[in-house]
Amino acid sequence: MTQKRNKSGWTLVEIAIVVAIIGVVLSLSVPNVVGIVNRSRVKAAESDLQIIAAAITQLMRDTGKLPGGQPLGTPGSPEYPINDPRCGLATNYNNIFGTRWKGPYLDRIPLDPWSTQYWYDPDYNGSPQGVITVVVSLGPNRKGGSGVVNPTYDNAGGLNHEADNVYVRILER
Ligand SMILES: [Ca+2]
Ligand SMILES: [Ca+2]
Repeated sequence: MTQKRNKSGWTLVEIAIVVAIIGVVLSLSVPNVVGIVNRSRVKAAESDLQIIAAAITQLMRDTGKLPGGQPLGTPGSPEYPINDPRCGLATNYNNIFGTRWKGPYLDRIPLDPWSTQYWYDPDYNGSPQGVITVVVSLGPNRKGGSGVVNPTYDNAGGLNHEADNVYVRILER
């Protein structure tokens, strides 16, 4: 038995098979593309965070102070978005870092791949390591841990660990 062919020479069965194959390919590749984009954004954030962490480490070594101007080892120091002038990465705001400030420590203050400020957090809680000092991207959800972080100069509180955050630890030394 021969099947009836249309003008282009394809049988309905052949067309159905091609459509099914296209559907399978799309259903496999769309989540993969989303996954690749997310992974590349996480990589980009990690790369930025390494640079920012190195800048803050140098600021600490030069001045003996944390972002915000508190002496090293001060518990309860505030969190700051890294574009806050009190972070000390671009300017010696109100001379809070004293004469040992040798910045600027960053040529430009980048946003994270989700267009949100990176944050400095001296009491980043809930990570697998416990309470640590970090620079952190709030990740795809643009929120930090237990609360929405206010992306302005004043810490709105609640910046803690959650699974979608990307962070790099800073050691005081
Ligand atoms: Ca915190
Ligand atoms: Ca988050």
